[in-house]
Amino acid sequence: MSAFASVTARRIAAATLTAGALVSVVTLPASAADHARPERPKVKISDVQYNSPGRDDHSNRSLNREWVEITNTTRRAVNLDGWTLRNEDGQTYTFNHYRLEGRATVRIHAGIGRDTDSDLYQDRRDYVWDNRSDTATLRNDRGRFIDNESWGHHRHGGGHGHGHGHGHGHR
Ligand SMILES: [Ca+2]
Ligand SMILES: [Ca+2]
Repeated sequence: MSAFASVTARRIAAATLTAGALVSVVTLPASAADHARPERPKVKISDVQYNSPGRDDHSNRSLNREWVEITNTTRRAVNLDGWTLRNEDGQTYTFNHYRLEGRATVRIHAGIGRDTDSDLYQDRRDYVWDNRSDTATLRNDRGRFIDNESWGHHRHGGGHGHGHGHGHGHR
């Protein structure tokens, strides 16, 4: 009885080892490719509300309902000091001593307000994101491209979706 159990245990152990070896062989190229791949983006533009809800009456309340959200997709905090967020006209917001915690999202409003951990304010007196078509571009403190988000650019005579754009649209 105990001899049988022992043999069974050994067989299971052998099978597990074999399976483990197979898994190693299969996953090795994939993990090698992971290391070769360029670093995945840590921070991205996760949402844009380019058309403030309701009539654009230029009130501060309306300006602040126009915003861009930026998300840190990693677990580690990222220091955004000196990073920039700009529109196609070149109007630029520069982050000032702001640290985005891991897995956190910050909303950058167009209007005037008091900055908090979750909400930053560009302190503008006018809208910054074009309702019809524009591109929000995020760059780090060294000017390196991080992410962008385009909307309203007509391509192939077609859609006007809210999607991820790559590169600059034409006006
Ligand atoms: Ca707008
Ligand atoms: Ca509106």
